[in-house]
Amino acid sequence: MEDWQSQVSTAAYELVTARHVVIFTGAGVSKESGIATFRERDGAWAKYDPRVYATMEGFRRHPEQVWQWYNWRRQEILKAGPNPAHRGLAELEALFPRVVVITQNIDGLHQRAGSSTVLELHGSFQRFRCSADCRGHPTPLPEPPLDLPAPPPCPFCGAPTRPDVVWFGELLPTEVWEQAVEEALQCDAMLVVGTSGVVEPAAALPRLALQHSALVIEVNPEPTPLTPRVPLYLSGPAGTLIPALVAAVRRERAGASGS
Ligand code: BJW
Repeated sequence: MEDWQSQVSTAAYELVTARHVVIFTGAGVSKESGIATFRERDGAWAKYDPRVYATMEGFRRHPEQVWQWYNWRRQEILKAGPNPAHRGLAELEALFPRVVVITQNIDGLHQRAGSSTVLELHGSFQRFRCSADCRGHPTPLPEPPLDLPAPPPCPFCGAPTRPDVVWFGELLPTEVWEQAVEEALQCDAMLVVGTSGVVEPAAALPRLALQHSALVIEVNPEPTPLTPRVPLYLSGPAGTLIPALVAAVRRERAGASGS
């Protein structure tokens, strides 16, 4: 048996008794769907300055540039589909009493793969709002067509429409964040998949799980700041390791019912 396979078997053995599983994901889970990550060598921030493309200040100064980047990303996401990692994570719902996905991704691929409870910490590529929040936070606006070269004006106040995503310096949606903290505090196992774990406050969630002795399993081809703190680190692409982990949990279940 290869090293990674025996690590997956160990992870499945530890995981199988959990009742409340949280899956915490980042851009790496969608990489095998063809969607770029942010901080890798070929990631978005290597080409696009996050101070321009991921702050309100950048949007105010360069509304058309930022708008067109989001139009392009919307098209990339619409062309993409869930990969074996998204699908495997969705399958876990049939194997544990409670499974909640907490994602930093805006691409909606967990939902498209069949996950039914998904908390989107950083918003969604499909939602839009008034950049002045003129009728309260958020002031939702209809999804504009993909070919507009500039953000359309809010029909209520004329401020530019913006994507309903969370940029640097902005608060995460309060109710979603509160529920995510609750899930992290109550789960007995957390899978941390495809995130560099450097963006706060999201990165605090695995630490909360560790603090109350939940089993934390990290899946990532590269080590992260979390890696030295987790009991189980599975090194490799999620599209291979997650389906292998799901299969190993099924084997554990079959073994237990057969004995
Ligand atoms: C694979 C793989 C494969 C590859 N399989 N894996 C405390 C300390 C320090 C700083 C702060 C702090 N508190 C707040 C901050 C500031 C800031 C922050 O964290 N900055 C740090 C970066 C330094 N945080 C914020 O500003 C947040 N707001 C906030 O805290 O509000 C309170 C506040 C208000 C006012 C003033 C100050 C504070 C908001 C953060 C918003 C982040 N927004 C973005 C854009 C979202 C919209 C969009 O997508 O367009 O969210 S930035 C970007 O980073 C995006 C992601 O969700 C997020 C996380 O990235 P992720 O998913 O981890 O991707 P990568 O690229 O980093 O990692 C990919 C991983 O995948 C890698 O590890 C690969 O190895 C791996 N991988 N292939 C599995 N096949």
